[in-house]
Amino acid sequence: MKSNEEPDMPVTGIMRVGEVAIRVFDLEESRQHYDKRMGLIETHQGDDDKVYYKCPDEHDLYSLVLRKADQPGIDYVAFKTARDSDLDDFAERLRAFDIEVEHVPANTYPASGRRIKFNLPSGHEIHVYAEKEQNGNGMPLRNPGTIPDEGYIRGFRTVRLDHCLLGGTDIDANAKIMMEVFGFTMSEKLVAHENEMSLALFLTTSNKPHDIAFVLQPEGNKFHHVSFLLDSVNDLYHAADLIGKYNIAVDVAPNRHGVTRGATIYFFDPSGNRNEVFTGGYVHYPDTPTLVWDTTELGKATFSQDNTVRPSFLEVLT
Ligand code: M3P
Ligand code: FE
Repeated sequence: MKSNEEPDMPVTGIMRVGEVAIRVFDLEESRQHYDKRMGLIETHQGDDDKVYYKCPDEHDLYSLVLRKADQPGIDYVAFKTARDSDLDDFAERLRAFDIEVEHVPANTYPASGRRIKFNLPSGHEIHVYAEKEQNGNGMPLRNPGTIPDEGYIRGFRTVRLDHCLLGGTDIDANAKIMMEVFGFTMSEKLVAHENEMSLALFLTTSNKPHDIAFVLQPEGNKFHHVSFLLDSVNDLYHAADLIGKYNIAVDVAPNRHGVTRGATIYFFDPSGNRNEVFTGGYVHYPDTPTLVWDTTELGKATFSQDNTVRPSFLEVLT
């Protein structure tokens, strides 16, 4: 299933968010948004009201799944782990947390090896898999060059899927599982200054400032945003120009997060799901201390170029 050899990297366990599945009202208007505007690549349409997309610099066959539904929001987040045997180790450790684990046979999800599937205390469905068919990033594996033949010219010039932010209750319990079962580390957290209550927790399993984050919400299983990497602030501005040109609904125009230090834009897909494009941010190492923000600096933690708290950003979820 891999177009290369076994990964021989120092990473063990979870490598990245490999797949996010979200619900949309209409597949055709979503195609216009994600493919034509954002520049993701449609890889195939299932016979089950699902369309599959990847970003231009990803090797795996797909990373975004859109499912036609009556309500927007998130179906699941799937992490890719380095080796098949990790799945049994994770399942064992999840059982120690009294979490029910479902074993899903290979090819239940297209071009995917077997998966384990479970729900976090916040209600979000999580998958882990080790194998997915690869079809390359448009460049050869030997003497690849630096850009594909046609260049990264489409739409927002998205590079790859980066992270997502989920909203729910009991985010401390979520974080404990991600850390103790899957080996994530906490890069940053935002707490209430009065009582240290966790409001947002940022977790990484890589050199990225975060792979997944959780924000406290009164209701479980909510979706805040899915985020795609861009190469540069120039590309971020290019995306902002296209967002304006095509009248895409903006939540937050170009700014920089205090948390993660990424330069960012937030906008909505035609179904009201929030998307982010971002670039920059620091390199995280496993021994980087956890950075803590508190609500005395909420504006700066979220948007550090105008230090302004934005209620829509904190309250609008799907
Ligand atoms: C990000 C990011 C909050 C900040 C979120 C930050 C909820 O999503 O990409 O850095 O305060
Ligand atoms: Fe983000």
